[in-house]
Amino acid sequence: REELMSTILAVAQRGETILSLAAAEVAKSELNSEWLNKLAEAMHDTMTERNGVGIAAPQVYVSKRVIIVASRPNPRYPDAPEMDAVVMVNPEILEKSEATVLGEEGCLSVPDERGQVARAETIKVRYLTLQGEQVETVYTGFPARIVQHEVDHLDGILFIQRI
Ligand code: K1U
Ligand code: ZN
Repeated sequence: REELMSTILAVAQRGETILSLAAAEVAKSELNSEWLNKLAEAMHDTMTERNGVGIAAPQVYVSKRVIIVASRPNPRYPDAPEMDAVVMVNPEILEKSEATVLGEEGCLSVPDERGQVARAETIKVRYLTLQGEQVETVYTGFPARIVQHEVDHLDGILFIQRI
């Protein structure tokens, strides 16, 4: 059954403690649970409402290792791939290319600020799905940038600290 309503959560803003904490791993017992599905859905609704291409649970005041990555073409990255939103539980960046690229970033928690951030061009990431299946994928370009920005949120780091 599909939900009729969307759940829009408040987004923590720069300076709030939750954004500087290392988030906790999602426990095995939380996988495949209604709670985790609802969290992901509310994060997705909030990201969409705010026109974001990503979001991390600490941004909605949940200090757990859950992110969403949802690349799409935009004025800054017209060639970015359009991807279905990917929910990543306990994501780990296993490998980073030595090559870095500078690119513009914004943040739902840092309104009205954009900046150029150097990020690895290509990464290999391992994560669990909401159901607890393990996935390993390689991302390059804008999606790789979003993953690195969101994993930073899980480690209490904002993009403005990388400028
Ligand atoms: O995590 C967030 O705060 C969301 C953030 C994700 C992000 C954007 C750009 C680079 C890395 C990570 C945003 O969605 S900001 C808004 C946005 O859509 C955007 C901003 C700058 C360039 C391209 C898109
Ligand atoms: Zn952000």
